[in-house]
Amino acid sequence: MDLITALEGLVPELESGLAQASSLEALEVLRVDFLGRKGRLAHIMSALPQLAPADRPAAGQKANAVKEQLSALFEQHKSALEQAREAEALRRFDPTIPGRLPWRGSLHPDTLVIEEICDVLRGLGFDVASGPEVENDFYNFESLNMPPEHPARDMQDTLYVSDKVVMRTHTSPVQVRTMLSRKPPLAVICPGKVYRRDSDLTHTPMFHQIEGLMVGHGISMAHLRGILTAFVREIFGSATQVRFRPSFFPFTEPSAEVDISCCMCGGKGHVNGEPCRVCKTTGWVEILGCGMVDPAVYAAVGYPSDVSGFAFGLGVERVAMLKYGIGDLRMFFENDARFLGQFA
Ligand code: 2NL
Repeated sequence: MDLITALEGLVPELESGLAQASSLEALEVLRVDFLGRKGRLAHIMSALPQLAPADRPAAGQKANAVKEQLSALFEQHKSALEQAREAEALRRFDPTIPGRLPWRGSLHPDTLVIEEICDVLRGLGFDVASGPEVENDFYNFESLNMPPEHPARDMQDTLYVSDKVVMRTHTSPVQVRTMLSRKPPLAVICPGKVYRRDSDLTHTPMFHQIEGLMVGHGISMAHLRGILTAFVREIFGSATQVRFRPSFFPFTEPSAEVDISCCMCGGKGHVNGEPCRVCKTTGWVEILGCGMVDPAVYAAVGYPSDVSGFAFGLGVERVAMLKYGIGDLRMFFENDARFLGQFA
């Protein structure tokens, strides 16, 4: 067979090969077979030296023309396959599948309770104040009727920074600072972190407290009862019963602790026949401590002796546990997203 005929035969051979090649991968195998360094075209042309010198230019030109033709056929087939591949990808794409939503954060239950309590007390006329968490002995103890060696200092296991500097054990120092910078009448609440040297199932070294203080002329225990009853009913519902029990704090006299009817069992002591785990069948849960500010506190901040007023303090985690039915204090400090996400 002469060389020219062999070259011409390559075109129909490739055409029938292409008809079988249904993927880009198969096409590449075919391209190497025809146009590769050891392919069919190269094999035919290896016979060129055996041709008579006069016939060589015509054979060379033919080889170039066939090579162009073969390349054009490959390119055509390649772009057809690429288009088909793209059309298939589009056909598989489902634009109706919902997108993945970005993660949304949520507020910590402590934050939720602080915001809610502050909103209610703002509505009752209180300002919201904050202050340092590292405090001088004077603001945390001395001004609050707890002189050095006072047994009340043993009630709180304090975290000492130095001899005269402590991590505040309550938010009362913020109220002391408020009294030192403002004249009565005033009403202020102080939410924030407080610290105690205490750590077990029901105590953490840091927790949150809200304290309130109202000082003026003629402020009585009746105002204390009225404000706290209204406040507690806003937070726990209007059916909540309130009772005041006598108690003791160094900075108030008289002092009381406030119980509310148990929000778990509605004050009945039992939930469908079972003893209530929240109030331990008593029907009451302690919610806050309060009292009439001791005159010694007014003296410490330089207030005249004819002012009167009340103060109260409550634990934020305790309120959150009751409101949201959280059974374990440690949940508040583990930052487990499965817990925190439930308050979204
Ligand atoms: C409790 C009890 C209480 C106060 C806090 C207070 C603040 C000033 C003056 C007088 Cl500046 N009192 N605060 C008074 C009574 C009770 O907290 O059981 N807290 C968790």
